[in-house]
Amino acid sequence: MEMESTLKKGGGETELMHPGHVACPGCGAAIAMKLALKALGPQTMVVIPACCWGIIAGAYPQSSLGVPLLQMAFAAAGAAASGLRAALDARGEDETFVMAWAGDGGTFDIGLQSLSGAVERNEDFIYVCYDNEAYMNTGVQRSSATPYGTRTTTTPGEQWKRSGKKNIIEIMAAHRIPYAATASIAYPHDLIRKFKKAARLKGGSRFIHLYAPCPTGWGIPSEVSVRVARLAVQTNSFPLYEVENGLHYTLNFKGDAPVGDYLGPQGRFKHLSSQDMDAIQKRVDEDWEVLLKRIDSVKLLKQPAEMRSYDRYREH
Ligand SMILES: Cc1ncc(C[n+]2csc(CCOP(=O)(O)OP(=O)(O)O)c2C)c(N)n1
Ligand code: SF4
Repeated sequence: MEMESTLKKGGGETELMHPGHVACPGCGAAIAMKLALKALGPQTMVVIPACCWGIIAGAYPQSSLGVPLLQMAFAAAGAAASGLRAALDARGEDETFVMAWAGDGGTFDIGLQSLSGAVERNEDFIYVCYDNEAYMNTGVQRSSATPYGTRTTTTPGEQWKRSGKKNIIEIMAAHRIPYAATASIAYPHDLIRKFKKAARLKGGSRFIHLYAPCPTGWGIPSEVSVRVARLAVQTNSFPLYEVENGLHYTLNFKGDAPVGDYLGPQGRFKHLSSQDMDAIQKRVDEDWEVLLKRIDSVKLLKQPAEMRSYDRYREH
């Protein structure tokens, strides 16, 4: 109850996602949208490519959203959001936010070209990838966001995904966009703060990678959806951090729980042996070290001594 009132205070009083949507119970993507719109407010237009959210919103002319919504082809969220922005600008409606809202399949895979094109142009929009780590709407097929070790319907039998999760934040940061951040439904205050920050940085591309469990695809009861999302952060499997202008990193949380705490309760990892779990822990630890090194390397860049040696290098 206290949490609810704080969220209202932090995120605005207007409720822009209505009951009666058709998400499965405990759907992280539904919770994610509710929080995102709380942060951005009614002056928002949403672009959604093919994904679960295309269904969750409801069939036209009904909608579970209290803001305008443009449904788009699977590969085209980045392009459609660019076009919508241009149309609004042409009408002088520069106070309206454009928010692209796509799944991991529509972002990491099929929409990546359109997204990269748009952020390379530094289009003025907020692009959100709600990541449930597979193509859920069409039956839990693996995507390039599916992590190592996951069983999906495209890896049947005893087979499971043997390659790792694509690092979408680093891909976005490499475009040197004003803001790229991870967020999770399990940390709603952090999530709302990041959306508000993205809103303030109006004028360029802002990208939010939003962790959103799918009870249906992950083999978890609907009521533990948020707890599992929290464990992803607490085990460093999904670190919370921000990257400004492609260089300036801020770490928001440091986890210390064993990765088994996160994988154990999920049906999609039930086949893993203790050796497999160890291999995943090693991978998570390595990725965490790489992230910390990136943060440190930026600090190094900022040191005056580094600058001096660079100047000396230029003199010769
Ligand atoms: C070009 C094209 N290929 C395939 C589809 C079928 N399709 C619709 S939604 C979807 C899965 C979307 O996955 P994701 O983007 O991860 O979102 P989620 O369903 O998990 O919410 C697919 C394959 C389509 N609509 N268009
Ligand atoms: S299948 Fe998963 S992502 Fe899709 S509505 Fe259900 S819980 Fe949400």
